[in-house]
Amino acid sequence: MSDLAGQTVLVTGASSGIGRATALAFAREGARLLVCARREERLKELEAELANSGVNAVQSFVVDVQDREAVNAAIAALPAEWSAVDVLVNNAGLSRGLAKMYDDDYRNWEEMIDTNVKGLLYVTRAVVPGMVERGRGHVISLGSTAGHQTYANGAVYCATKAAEKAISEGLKLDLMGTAVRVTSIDPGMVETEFSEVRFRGDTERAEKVYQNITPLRAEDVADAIVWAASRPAHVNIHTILMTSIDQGNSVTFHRHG
Ligand code: 8X3
Repeated sequence: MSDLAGQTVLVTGASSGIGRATALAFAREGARLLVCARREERLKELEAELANSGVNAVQSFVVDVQDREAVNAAIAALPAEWSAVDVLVNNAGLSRGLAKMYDDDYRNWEEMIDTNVKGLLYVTRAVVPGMVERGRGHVISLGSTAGHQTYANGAVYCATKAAEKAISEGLKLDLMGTAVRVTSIDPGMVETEFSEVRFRGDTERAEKVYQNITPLRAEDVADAIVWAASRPAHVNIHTILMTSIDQGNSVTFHRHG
């Protein structure tokens, strides 16, 4: 057990992929898990799995981070024993479509911006003042290689991840003089539902993304998140930019065979 034992960790978008792996990884460290997502059924399954894994304690709530009022209400309604969040993992995020910006559907943009940028801001705004007040806390947000280098047909998704990078950098500056830490975890290709969501359930197209390539696993990213969170209190890990061995940057891959 590390110093994370007994700490309260809030993970957004916890029902699948990196969020789910992160919740399970913190549970193994003895943390108390507060998990939220849009899909209640999946969340309940995770809650049961966490409970069976011997987690210190677990609580879940359904929320869509795009809905500012719902976020504020859900955080305000947390029972006292869950309201002091020590680690916030801003994981909720998605991509929609892979198309030229000038003829893309504006609804794709709105969903990505509302979730990846505004949702991240809403949750952070609701949680961080308490961290500052208590003199402890850590905000860990999911960025991407896409925030470092823009790729064709991904202008808006890449823009949301560039925004996450700027928000994490700015938040760190705004929190100078407090004990609250800020980290951006920026993975490349990770094999999760990410591409299926991007292509709205077109599994064939999603599978092609990972063809002949070894992507990161959600657990690899969860490891990095737990590592950043478990550094001594005076150490702030700003950014972890990580890819699988087969990825060089946002646009360069080694495909086998
Ligand atoms: C996910 C990485 O390259 O699929 O953020 O956009 S990528």
